[in-house]
Amino acid sequence: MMRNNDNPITLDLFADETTTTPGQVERIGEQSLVLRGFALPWLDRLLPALEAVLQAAPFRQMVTPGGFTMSVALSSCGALGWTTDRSGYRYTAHDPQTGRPWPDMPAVFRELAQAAARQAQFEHFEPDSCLINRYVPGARMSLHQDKNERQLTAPIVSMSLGLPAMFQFGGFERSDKSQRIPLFHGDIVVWGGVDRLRYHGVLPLKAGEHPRLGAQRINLTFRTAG
Ligand code: MD3
Ligand code: FE
Repeated sequence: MMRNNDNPITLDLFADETTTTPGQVERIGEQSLVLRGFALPWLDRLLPALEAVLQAAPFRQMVTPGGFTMSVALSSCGALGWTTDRSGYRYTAHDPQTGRPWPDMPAVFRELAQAAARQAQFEHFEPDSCLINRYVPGARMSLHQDKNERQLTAPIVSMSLGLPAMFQFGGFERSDKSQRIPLFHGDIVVWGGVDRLRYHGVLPLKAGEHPRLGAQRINLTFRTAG
């Protein structure tokens, strides 16, 4: 269903309810908002900066403490990067693959994350970590909580690029019912306060070809980790 005449985006992949309009804001939790298309006007600056980060710290698939290789490939920029291996999940100042510090967080990344946080009434967001997740068709992220960050009061800002994905937003226990929220190219989600410890995940990515990013979804997640 179309809400106005302003550049609607429809994907038959998700049937009816999936027309979104840039500028639309949806509340999905007490302190969580989806800002549809918020990143679109920034992408001519953002995508070249993303390419430069990925040159310095390429995507790689990591192993979980349980010994499984993640289907999602990761990289990071900023002072701290999230990593996992057989010994656990943690934030590190260095890329374990190169031994070098993670690439600096590009100014355009920080500015966009802060602009989005402001829209959700988080005025002083200072992200020190940007996790970059790449999903190819079939890749998924099973329901989990993020609790390795020291400041659980800071919000998390996530930006979706490329192919659409179905995000699952659950409750405070794994078995709680979850909502399904489709996320499209250019959408930003801001999660804060009471919603910070909710279980969440991403259903297996469906095959497709995005005009700008090809057969993948890239998600940037900004956090205050240290
Ligand atoms: C909601 N990434 O990297 S966006 C993750 O699309 C992760 O790649 C997903 O879950 C993705 O940990 C989801 C970001 C996100 C991050 C933390 C959250 C959503 C969250 C914490 C609480 C609630
Ligand atoms: Fe997460």
